[in-house]
Amino acid sequence: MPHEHYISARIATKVIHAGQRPDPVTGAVMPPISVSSTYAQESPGVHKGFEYSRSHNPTRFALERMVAHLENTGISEEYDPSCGGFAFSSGLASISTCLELMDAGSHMVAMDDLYGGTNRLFSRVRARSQGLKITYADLTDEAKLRAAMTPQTKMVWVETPTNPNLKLADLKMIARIAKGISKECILVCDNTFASPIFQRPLEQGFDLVMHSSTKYLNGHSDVVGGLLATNDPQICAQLRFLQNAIGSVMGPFDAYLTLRGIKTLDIRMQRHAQSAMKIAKWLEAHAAVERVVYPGLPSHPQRALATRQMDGFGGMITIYLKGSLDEARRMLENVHIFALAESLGGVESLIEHPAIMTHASLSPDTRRLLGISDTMIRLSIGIEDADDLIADLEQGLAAAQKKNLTAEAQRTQRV
Ligand code: P1T
Repeated sequence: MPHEHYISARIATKVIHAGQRPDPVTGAVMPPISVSSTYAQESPGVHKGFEYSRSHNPTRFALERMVAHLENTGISEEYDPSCGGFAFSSGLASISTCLELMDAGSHMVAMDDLYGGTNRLFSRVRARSQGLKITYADLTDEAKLRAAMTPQTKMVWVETPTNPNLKLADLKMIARIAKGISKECILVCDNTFASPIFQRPLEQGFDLVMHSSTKYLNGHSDVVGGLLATNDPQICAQLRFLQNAIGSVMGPFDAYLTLRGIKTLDIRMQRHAQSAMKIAKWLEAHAAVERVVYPGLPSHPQRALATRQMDGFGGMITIYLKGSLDEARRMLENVHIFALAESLGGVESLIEHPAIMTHASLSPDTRRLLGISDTMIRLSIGIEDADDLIADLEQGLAAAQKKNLTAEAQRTQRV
């Protein structure tokens, strides 16, 4: 079906059909998992558009066209076989390929609050191997963005909502200010937490969107992958070259599974967000909880921006417990539906401790600066029954407090 057909479709329709068409040989409605690593040619250089699977794979192309349509790249299949969408073997592999858009020694500005692995790739790999000069700044603040930018800045890297603090970056504001200072700089948004259902950064003036498709897009915690989408024909051509030249492509099985997962992305995101709102409100009223961070709560300092920029508040909640690491540990050990595990965005609920787990690669100083404390806990709300999740958290929080009371009682007895 022609690309244009989907431009006006709503996103719940796009997640099923965009960029998809029946297999030309058999009419199969679902794309075959195309495993061949190479394709026969009639004569040297005469082929059906497929030469070698790192460069061209029909199953991967089907997924790439899907993400391109979801992020509204507006790039036609005549211009690029996957309409400006690109799939990689992990989220970090996709970020790594993005960084190759810059020459050695370039300056980039990055949000201070980022997934720990992204920060590690920037600071501990590419600063050394590519000589990147990276200025981290709290890009929620216009003045800090202005101070960080120079006319030579080549890239601005933003996560919104951020991992794990759920801070929001105003994409329109950043696009206006950053392009005003450095016309050439490429604006990249890691859209993993929001998914294209709730936020489409290309519509807000960004050039490139990145996803760890390991998370919401695949949604079933059984694939590691990364995706990029751009609406800029020049960046698209560069990425087409770089994806093949670097070679960290997504395999066809993973592309198929991710495409299958995306079919339910809209209904999953609605459920994640609905349950997260209910649970965030409940947590905010709980005596054992110091603070709840969720973009949909009136207490979130950027709720107005969230309402303006996003079509939903997402499924991630960050909380600070009262007490210390002991209380946090007891809660994490005593939940049963929530799995104590890294990652997020799957149908099952996950709970984790950023300081010890996902953000352990940051220096203790950086963690302190960002507020990633011993009592911070991150929740990825799955699509189970929200009341069952609340009951699970209730008994986890009770377990956290119980020992506390016992310790208190013991102290009293000793006195
Ligand atoms: O794990 P990988 O698919 O390579 O994606 C890295 C990545 C990039 N961006 C964001 C916002 C992420 O959250 C991640 C991975 N994050 C976790 C594993 C986590 O538990 O936070």
